[in-house]
Amino acid sequence: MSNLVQLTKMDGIAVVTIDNPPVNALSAAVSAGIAAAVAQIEKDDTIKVVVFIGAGRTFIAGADIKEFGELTSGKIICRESLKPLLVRIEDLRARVVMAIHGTAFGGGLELAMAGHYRIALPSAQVGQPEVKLGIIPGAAGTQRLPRLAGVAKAVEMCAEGAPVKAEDALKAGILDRLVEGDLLAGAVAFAKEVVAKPAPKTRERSEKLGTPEENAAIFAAAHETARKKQRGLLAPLAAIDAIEAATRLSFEQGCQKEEELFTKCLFSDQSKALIHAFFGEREVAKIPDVPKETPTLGVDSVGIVGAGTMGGGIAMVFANAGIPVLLKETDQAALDRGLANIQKNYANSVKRGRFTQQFVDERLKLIRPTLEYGEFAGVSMVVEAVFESMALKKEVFNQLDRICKQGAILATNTSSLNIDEIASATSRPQSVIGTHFFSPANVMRLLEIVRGAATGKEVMATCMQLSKKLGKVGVLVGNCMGFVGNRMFGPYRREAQFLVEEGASVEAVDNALYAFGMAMGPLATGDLAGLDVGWRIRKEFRHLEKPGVRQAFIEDRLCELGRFGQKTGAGWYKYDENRKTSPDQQVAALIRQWTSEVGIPQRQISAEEIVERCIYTLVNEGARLLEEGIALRAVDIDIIYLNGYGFPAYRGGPMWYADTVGLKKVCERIREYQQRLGSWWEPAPLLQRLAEQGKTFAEFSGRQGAAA
Ligand code: T1G
Ligand code: NAD
Repeated sequence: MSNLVQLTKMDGIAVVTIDNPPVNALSAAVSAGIAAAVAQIEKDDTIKVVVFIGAGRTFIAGADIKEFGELTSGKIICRESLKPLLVRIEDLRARVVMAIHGTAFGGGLELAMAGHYRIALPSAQVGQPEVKLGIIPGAAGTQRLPRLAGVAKAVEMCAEGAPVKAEDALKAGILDRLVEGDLLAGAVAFAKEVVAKPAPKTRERSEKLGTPEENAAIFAAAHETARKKQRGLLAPLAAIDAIEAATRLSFEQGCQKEEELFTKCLFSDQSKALIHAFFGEREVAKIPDVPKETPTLGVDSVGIVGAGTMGGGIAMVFANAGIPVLLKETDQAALDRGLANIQKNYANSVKRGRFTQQFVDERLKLIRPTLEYGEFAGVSMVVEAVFESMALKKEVFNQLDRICKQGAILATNTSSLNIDEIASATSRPQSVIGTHFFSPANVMRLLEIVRGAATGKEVMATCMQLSKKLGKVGVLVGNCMGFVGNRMFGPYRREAQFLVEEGASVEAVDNALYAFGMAMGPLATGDLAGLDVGWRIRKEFRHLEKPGVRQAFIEDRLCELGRFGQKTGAGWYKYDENRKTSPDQQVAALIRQWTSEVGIPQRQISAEEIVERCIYTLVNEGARLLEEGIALRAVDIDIIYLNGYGFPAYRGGPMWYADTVGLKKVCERIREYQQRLGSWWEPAPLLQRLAEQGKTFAEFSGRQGAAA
């Protein structure tokens, strides 16, 4: 028996333990181990009941995703389907009890459903999250789940991929019982109860498969929801089709349909991109020069300076994680405004069912407003979120330096300013760091953590660890103007403005990027964040603009007219009182007037050119950031754009997307734009080198690795 799967026997009960840390992934070796155990059980008539259980912190969290890469890259030619093994388990004479703790996800739940009974600890979760990897269940999950939980529940679980708590899984008929305390003991006790009971085979059940009429409505609604909520994704639609097959075909035929759809998804670019994103979120947590064992500082209280758009959202993030918050403003009116915003946002979350009222009441108690710095003396961390002005931020940090206890982390939420200059206003630059949240801070998952030249390793390690506790994806970046995200976003939005100046309509530019998969077009995004934020930054850095290099001018002109976007009811678009957007003919007229005044020839511009120019601008600036070491790896840039800028996950991020297109082609197109448009299109040296060497950004292991 392999050490990945152990078979033990005690008074007629066999226990099959899967032990493949950290998450008992169902690798080929584990499947082989289970097959060996099943073979033994099939031969041993003394075994009346079998308990399957996972060692360590969880049941099986799914198939080994790492092995998919080997399959789709052709390293291994075929995949040993799990399906026949699950039928053998289902056909065992002995009663089969699946004992679940932690997570039974993907292939883990599919294995569990092949058992005759399933029990779990109340803290367990089950789910079919495969769509998040751009695939569908591939071990008969789309065939057994509707038979156990009904068609609607199966569609919801397989098309959306969200985990289901044990309590709800019990109600849905997926689990037979919840047990408290020692799971194995509970399983053995349960096993003794069912030894003489029937062995219900999930694949033979049909009572929950509904009627064609009922199901037609379910599938139609599910397709509609998937097209809206998971725009551009293939897998959710494939998962619905596989379950639809389960309601029409025999189990075996349904499994064949599932296999077809699974294989199509697995070999799709979407799945490769989403698996890149899955592992990318784990890789960005690894900082080469900040080893895992770096000591961290406790963050058991936080002070937040500024209760505006960001300060209020950041206060909610810490309170939601159970960390007491001191929230400071300049005056009572500003404080009341900030608190009112927080209460309004929480009320919306309750209305949308995201939080219970009780949860919100407890969180609000954790947020204490103040006008004094006095109590900041006791906090273990401060996050500053005042106006984007260097002078003001240095003044605030100078005060914090005098008040806060030694060892307290002094963080700034600046979206563009120099961390080292802010730190120079203190006597402890080693405690200063950038924690760049994204608006709305209580919703956006990204936390760009900016290291200064003197920032201490324990401060960086603490913030990386804290990001996980705050439910964020923390990405560590170097210090430069706009850091990684905004430094790329600036040129991206500038290129969008150039396209408008050359004749593309505002809507055409935004619709092209929206169709590409961006959550929102670049111009509408400006209206959302406030055009004045960028205007203030451009004015602050006007002195850095290179003479003779083309600068976008329309957004500055709009701001001079007080058109700051949603917050003023007009920007690139106009907005009604519910912030509903509509094209603004006045803006179109102003653009024609301004562009003819400066003599810019107008022309028809294709959606393809719009997308190429905007996305390749991101890629080119990303390559510079990689070469400078501001971004550690290409995947860091991808994770930043997937979680902070609405880049479509099924395209993997700007750098992964460029690798998918091929750097040779990307570089050639950029050179053509350089010829046609101007010097700002000069290809980044790293991009040129990798293109010449036929390499990818994924292979470039960062400046510290300096492979290329
Ligand atoms: N395969 C390979 N490695 C995995 C893995 C998996 N399924 N799940 C996690 N890991 C690695 C992960 O990369 C990390 O590695 C370490 O384990 C800890 O994970 C046939 C086809 C279970 C909720 O999609 O959602 O089954 O960085 O940091 O936060 O139909 O991992 O330490 O080197 O995430 O506690 C479906 C994926 C597969 C679940 C735990 N299953 N995993 O979260 O730890 S497809 C999934 C998770 C499938 C079948 C189909 C989470 C978790 P490293 P972690 P965590
Ligand atoms: P905001 O104008 O909405 O809020 C700033 C708040 O700071 C105001 O309420 C103001 O009264 C308060 N303030 C000013 N001086 C203060 C002081 N000395 N003590 C206490 N409070 C003071 O601005 P915002 O959009 O929340 O931006 C705050 C910071 O976050 C800026 O650095 C900005 O660049 C950054 N940021 C903004 C966004 C965004 O989308 N708005 C996103 C990421 C980062």
